[in-house]
Amino acid sequence: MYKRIAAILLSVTGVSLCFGQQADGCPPVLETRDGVRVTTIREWERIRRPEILELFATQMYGVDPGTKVKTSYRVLEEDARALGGKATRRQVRMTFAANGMERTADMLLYIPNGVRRPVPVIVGLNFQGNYATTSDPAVLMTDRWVPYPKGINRPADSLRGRAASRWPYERAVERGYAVATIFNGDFFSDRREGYDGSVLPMLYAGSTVPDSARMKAVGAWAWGLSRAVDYFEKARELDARRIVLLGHSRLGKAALWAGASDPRFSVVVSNDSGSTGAALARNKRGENVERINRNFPYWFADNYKKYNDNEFALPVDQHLLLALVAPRPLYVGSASRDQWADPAGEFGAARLCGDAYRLYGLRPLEWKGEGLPPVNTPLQKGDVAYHLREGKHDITLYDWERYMDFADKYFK
Ligand code: GTR
Repeated sequence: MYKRIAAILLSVTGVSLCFGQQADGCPPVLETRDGVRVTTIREWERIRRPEILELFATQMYGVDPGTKVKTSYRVLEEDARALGGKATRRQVRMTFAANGMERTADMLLYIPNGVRRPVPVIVGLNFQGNYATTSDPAVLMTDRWVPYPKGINRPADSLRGRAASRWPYERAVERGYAVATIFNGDFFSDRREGYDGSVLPMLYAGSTVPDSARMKAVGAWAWGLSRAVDYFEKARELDARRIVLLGHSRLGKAALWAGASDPRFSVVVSNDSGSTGAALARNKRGENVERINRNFPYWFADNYKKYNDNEFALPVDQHLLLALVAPRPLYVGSASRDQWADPAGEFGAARLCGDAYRLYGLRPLEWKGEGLPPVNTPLQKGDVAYHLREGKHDITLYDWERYMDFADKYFK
């Protein structure tokens, strides 16, 4: 009762105590819903972690029905002289078959040449098609619906490389990383009509998962990220024990969910993932649950709509999503002019997830100052890292360099 009144007061005043080191109002990391304290790794892994995972699945991202999918790979194109000879470019078509249906997704890879293999790999989905991530003319165009040009929604040669600043392939390759990307639309086209062509009808055929708890776009994207790992495990040049998962914004939400649910990702990076990504819902700044569900009703499980204007009823908050990544290294990046994604809420969650890391004897995010750290001052000493890049909602070379600095600590 007391808790409920406090919650109402907090939501009315719009003040949240979730961040800082006080977790008032936010569900604790190391206590089950029944109020049982968790004090060992074993209890965390056997009791609390599965409880949190299940809540995120049923209430937010949707339950993966665990359908057995038959996957095959076909190299569509490969060239060892890409990026001026620095890399091998490979484009692989993955074909998924289940329940009499088939879907495909095309992965673009740049693999560094002239270095000892297997190499670590950075993987992330892209928003506009692989061809938009680079001006490399050999990158195949998708024939699916794409968000640009608006109203036309067909890839256009003039849009090649439109998102290239977000994919510094050459720099990553120079630093010894392979990079892999797949168009998010290969798994679920980012629009209201996306369901039918997505992987979900294939995955849910005959499934008993209730409609209200089923995955939609973000769940399908996360599923797709795990399929990329399946490929890395087969590719000799790539080191499947050194995978950096990275996602920006809505694809950062998908990356966090994939990283939380699939332990094969070695390092997980959220860039400006905001609401229903790294930002605490209870902080109620920027985009809130009601807004995101209204604007993007096809992103999350229907159950999530129960929390519209009702954040304090959530049995979880986003620091618990981050805690699921432990003991693997985690990096949360925000941008100073990205208030919609709520940098303070992202920072707060990154701090609050620290209890899970402490349990493993690892270092949480440390910050003794008031409020947020200054811009362009990465906090990377611990196993949970954070930076507030100066500038707008985007993923830039600055962000990539910091994420690679962090991954280097573990990989080199
Ligand atoms: C916005 C949305 C955010 C974020 C962003 C993006 O429209 O409100 O949650 O996902 O798009 O993906 O860039």
